[in-house]
Amino acid sequence: MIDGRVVSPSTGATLPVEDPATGEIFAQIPAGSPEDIDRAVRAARASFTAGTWSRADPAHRGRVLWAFARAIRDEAEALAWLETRDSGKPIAEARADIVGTAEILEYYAGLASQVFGQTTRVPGNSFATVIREPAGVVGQITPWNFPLYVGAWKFAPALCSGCSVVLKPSELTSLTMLAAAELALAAGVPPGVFNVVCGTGAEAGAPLAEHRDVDVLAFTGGAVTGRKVLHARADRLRPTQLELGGKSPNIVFDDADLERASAGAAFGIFYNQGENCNAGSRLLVQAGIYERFVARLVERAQAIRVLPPLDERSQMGALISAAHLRKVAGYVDVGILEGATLLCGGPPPAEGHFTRGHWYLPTVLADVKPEHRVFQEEIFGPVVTVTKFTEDDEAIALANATEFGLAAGAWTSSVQRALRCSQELQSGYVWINNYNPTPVEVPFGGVKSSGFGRDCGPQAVDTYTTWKTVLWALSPFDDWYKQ
Ligand code: TXE
Repeated sequence: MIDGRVVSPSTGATLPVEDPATGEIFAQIPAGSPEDIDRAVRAARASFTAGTWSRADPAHRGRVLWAFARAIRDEAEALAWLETRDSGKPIAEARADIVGTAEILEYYAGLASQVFGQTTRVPGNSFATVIREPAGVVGQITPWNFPLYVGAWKFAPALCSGCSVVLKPSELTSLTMLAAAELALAAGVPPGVFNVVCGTGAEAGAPLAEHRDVDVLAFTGGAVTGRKVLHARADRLRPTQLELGGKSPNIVFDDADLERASAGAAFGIFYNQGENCNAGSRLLVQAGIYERFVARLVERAQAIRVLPPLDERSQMGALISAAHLRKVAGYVDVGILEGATLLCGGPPPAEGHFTRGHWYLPTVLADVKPEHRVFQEEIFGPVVTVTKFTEDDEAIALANATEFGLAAGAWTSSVQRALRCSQELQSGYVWINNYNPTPVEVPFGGVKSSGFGRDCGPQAVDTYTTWKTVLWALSPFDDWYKQ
């Protein structure tokens, strides 16, 4: 979708779209090239300069975003179906993604006319107005785990701010983003303001990150790609927002409500097949409750219905690709070699719906030590590691003992423990007696190697606006050089 039109890629090439649950190729998407990215950036620049959106009344932008949200709600069932086929996630979770996308747009629709500047008196009998301006042309590169929902974390605040966008969805899951671009156009987003170019990371992602005329780049994906994107941006000396992976600790203290904590632990890791940047992938469990807690967790993991994702009863679907399944299974093998104990899960039996597609069962690895790779590295699948601790200090130290800092959870009935965790966990997000919700009203993002800048909340608007200071003399200009 370039300049308000669905266009063919310059090379004419396409990429196959696979249903991860069956392996069936059910669609083709355009394989965008560097030339297509350039066309899209030029269209975005032209629309930004023309001011059809960038200088429109903020209230008008809000109304259009609200209409866009309405269109997403009207098409929710079709979009959820498309998301499930494209990503392999259960239909119930795809529906939650689509409703969440509408909520993100509604929030930024409301915020559009509340992006205020500042005014202040300054020394020298001057007065300053500090204006927020849209940052310009924004490049956005998004992942395959929450294709439309995490995409909306990027495009909604950018559009709210008055920017023009070129978004490159993951080549594994582009369908709902293409559909959304058409809905945006019909809702009144002017041509050239919201461009979507499909393609691989090498052929479309890298040219977008490297492009000279992209003012801000926002990326969600893995740390390896994030580093490449940041190098490209460094060469252009332009700002970048990164939301990378995690290895989030979920701490269960001995005074926690074990039923709720085990439910939260299971939901924290197994939601979306564990393909979740904030997945609670490292459980830290206090010694006094360790055996009881782990036994309950295993019961819960084994009860999860791993079914074809379009089956209404499905609670876990298929992993995104054969390559990703190999990565996840490989990590579990490494964990066992390093000394971890496999309590449940692993590859499913080769029967029924498991004979096609990319399946892995909810997996619990116990006796995991901080030096194990499965404790340190992001697996991004339905695999949780469990590590025992005795003292509270030890829990905090273990929680902070990886290079990541995206999210964390703590389960306790003690206000002191909860408060301590909220203060001492090195993380952009902390859930207390809770795990996974990421309401759009509050910022989401990481510290350490999990990235910088924030999605969601009013903070996301900071990424997509710049400050301009205007200094007004309140008295006649004083000649510095006067004789
Ligand atoms: O993601 P990539 P991959 C983690 C997770 C996963 C690992 C690798 O651990 O196993 O990353 O996944 C585009 N220049 N996360 O390889 O490559 C790509 O086309 C510019 C965490 O599938 O990071 C896609 O649109 N762009 C994560 C986007 O980058 C490039 C979500 C993300 O893909 C590019 C996904 C390049 N050189 C994976 N190469 C999270 N934070 O939620 C690729 N891309």
